[in-house]
Amino acid sequence: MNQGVYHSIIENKKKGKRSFAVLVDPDKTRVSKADDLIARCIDAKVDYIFVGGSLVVSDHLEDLVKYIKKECDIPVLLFPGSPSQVTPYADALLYLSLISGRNPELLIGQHVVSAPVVRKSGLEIISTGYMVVDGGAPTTVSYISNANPIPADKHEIAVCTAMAGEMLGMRQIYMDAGSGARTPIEESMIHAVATQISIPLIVGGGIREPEKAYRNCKAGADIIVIGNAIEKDLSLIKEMGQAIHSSSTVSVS
Ligand code: 1GP
Repeated sequence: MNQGVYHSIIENKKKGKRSFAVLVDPDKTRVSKADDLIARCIDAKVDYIFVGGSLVVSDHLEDLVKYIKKECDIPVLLFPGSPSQVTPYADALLYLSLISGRNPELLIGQHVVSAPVVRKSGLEIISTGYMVVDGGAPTTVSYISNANPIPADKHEIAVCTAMAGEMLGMRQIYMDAGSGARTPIEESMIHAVATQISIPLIVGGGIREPEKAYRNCKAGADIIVIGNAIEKDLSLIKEMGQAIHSSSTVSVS
């Protein structure tokens, strides 16, 4: 019986399994070109496919989600930069609140406006405390969000923000240096946060090397998200999958 995406995330965390999420940006992935990507995701045992982005200008997000769902069993999670990216054809919605920022629209405003549409979608809703960490240069998310990222060396701010998110009832934390970040989040910050929360921790932004993905897992990340590096070189999917899964404390078949 399918108990839902969040149930699988929790079960994996309990087992010590580290998971790999591939971020698919609809602006960069045409439906007609998705076959190779999907085949490689299946081959690398990718655990989740995230679809969305801070700014999506193309209009085929829904077609892309439908196509991925038709071609594979990997759960598709929407990672929306705005309510216009909500489609009922995915498995779940990362219901993001930008808790690292002080922009009320991204903390609660857009959620209020879009609540009826989100409810009607029937999607599994996974409330997610979204924390943007400075990645060494402005990224789309840092610009579009109109909110300061957490400074990369201020671990205590990251820890307190994640703790507050957990105590507010958020079901997971997503720490993101932003897509294509020059500098990914340091392991020391990941470790500091991971040891102070009990909910799953997702980490992404600027991860280019399998070794970095492995170290992030060892530091306490439960799910590693990779987008840009894979867009540039699809063969990285296999290596990233091996690195992430090999860091699990259980054997992953
Ligand atoms: C961005 O965390 C994701 O929101 C992935 O980042 O595209 O840099 O891998 P990259």
